[in-house]
Amino acid sequence: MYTQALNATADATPRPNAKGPVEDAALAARFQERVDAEERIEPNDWMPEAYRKTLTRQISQHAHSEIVGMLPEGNWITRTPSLRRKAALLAKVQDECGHGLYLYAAAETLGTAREELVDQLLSGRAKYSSIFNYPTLTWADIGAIGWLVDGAAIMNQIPLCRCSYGPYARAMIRVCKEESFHQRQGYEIMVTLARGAPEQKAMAQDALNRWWWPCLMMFGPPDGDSQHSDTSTKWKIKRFSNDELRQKFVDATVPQARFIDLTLPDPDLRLNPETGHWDYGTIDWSEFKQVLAGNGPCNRDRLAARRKAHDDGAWVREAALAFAAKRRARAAA
Ligand code: BYC
Repeated sequence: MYTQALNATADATPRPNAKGPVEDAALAARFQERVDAEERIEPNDWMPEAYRKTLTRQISQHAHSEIVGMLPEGNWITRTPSLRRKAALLAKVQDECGHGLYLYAAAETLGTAREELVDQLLSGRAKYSSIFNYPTLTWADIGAIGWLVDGAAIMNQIPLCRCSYGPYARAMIRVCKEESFHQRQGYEIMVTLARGAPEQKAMAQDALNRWWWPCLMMFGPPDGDSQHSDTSTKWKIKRFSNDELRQKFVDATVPQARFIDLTLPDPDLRLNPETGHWDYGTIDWSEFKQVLAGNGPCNRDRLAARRKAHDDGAWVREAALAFAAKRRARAAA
């Protein structure tokens, strides 16, 4: 939908950079000056093809993550312990859907249609966040997701509100406000369980044990292995490196765990008096690679659920198109 508003060529793919190497170099220099001056890049502005490509990749992966991210929590909507919890969880899952839609719209402004982006997800060509390939085994997992997964998401996404690309940055402002409510509702579930019966506290601890390490992986590979960080930092898409954000998350979360008397499952965790940061143990990057390769505990289920939802929704898309065509015909008559 948003691709229609662009200065696109006949094949609907904007190619504003096909001007020859000399002119492109001048345009690239001007583009970098604008980025360095903290100006926002907007959809019809000139941009290097590699900038367009990496943003389309990141924003669409982010959108897919929000959409797939509805599945682990959606699994508990029918089994919440109270009506209040059900209302909050329903609202949260709907928010994630909304985030996915803002993000698909932002990605479309770069010239790739939403149908193509969704097709990349359903055909397994596009990534989504590794974290959503883990199962939600108990109610405490819903608390752990809100507290830790949304907590990690906020840490990663607050800097994205200052991303150089205008539509992404603006989408992130609203997303972050909603993520903050999500984080609090998750932490409140954990507070309640941790202060409840011994069985409830054990359930909270078990969820923390299972979600902690995968949450640290959400920030992406260590800086030395990150393929896109250098260019994304130069273009002010990324403001902090993967390891910097991971460290900020650990530093913020340790006191929260202590406050509710839960133990982070890392025997090497200790405050480093020289740096003032919490040192943490070695992350199992082989697990991360396995999950990205499609071999996590739930990868197959997640994609199967999204494919089924897409197929089941075909009639809605057909009806919407038929309705739009009818309205256009009426307006023309
Ligand atoms: N999972 O060069 P790197 C949410 C990939 S939504 C899977 O460091 P980059 C929420 C990476 O894509 C959470 N793949 O990449 C929703 C790249 O592969 P490709 C999602 C990962 O882009 C509902 C390769 O590894 N958040 O929180 O510079 C409910 C090398 O990495 C992951 C976003 O998407 C991963 N964890 O940095 C609750 C935020 N990490 O593309 C919560 C926006 C890395 O070359 N995205 N990869 O095939 C970002 O900030 C960045 O894309 C990342 C990675 C920090 C994730």
